Amino acid sequence: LGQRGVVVWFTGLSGCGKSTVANELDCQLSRLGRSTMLLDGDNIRHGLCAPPDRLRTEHSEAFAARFGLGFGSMDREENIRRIGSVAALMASAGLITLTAFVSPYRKDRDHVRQIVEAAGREGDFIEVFVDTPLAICESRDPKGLYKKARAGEIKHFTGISDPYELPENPEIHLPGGEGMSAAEQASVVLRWLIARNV
Ligand code: GGZ
Repeated sequence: LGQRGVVVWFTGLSGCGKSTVANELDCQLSRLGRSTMLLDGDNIRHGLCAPPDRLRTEHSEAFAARFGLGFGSMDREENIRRIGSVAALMASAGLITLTAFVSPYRKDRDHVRQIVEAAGREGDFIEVFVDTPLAICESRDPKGLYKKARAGEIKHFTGISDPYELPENPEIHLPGGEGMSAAEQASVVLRWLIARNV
């Protein structure tokens, strides 16, 4: 493996397994001695892009409403833009930057591709579609969010009451669900990176 910093952008429905595969890939890359950074909902939605109800305790209501991000299309656009900008910076520092966000809108993912390639070079943005059928994601439902979305308790829930725009030309298409383990899926991505001298 070389030393090139890139952004490996996992996209897919809630519960599709993207965080698990990204974590697994993170471990595999670290074992090979590469420096990596993993960005996912746990470190971003709770910090950089905290939702309004979280900011409200520390800041004024107006501040929270202006800078906290929810799940409407404009909020998701801004969430993805901030993450993309941070990921581009990390990749410029030579890190293999792994991100795991639903990122349901094609134009937002394409915008990140532009940001990353402008900061580095063409090919630095690697889109990985974790293609797990909705029925499987919904049957997993580890946080009970699908159940709430079906009951109308969560608005704008991707796959239920909000769109997921399928990636048209992802660099890597990982069929999800039964069949392949997360470790095997991560290995597919790892082999892809090695073959391209990342
Ligand atoms: C989709 C939601 C929503 C709505 C809360 N729609 O399985 P999870 O819980 O851990 O992953 C989902 C996560 C999505 O946040 P992202 O930052 O990845 O979204 S985006 O890229 O679209 O900005 C889910 C939870 O937050 N969640 N409400 N309405 N997922």
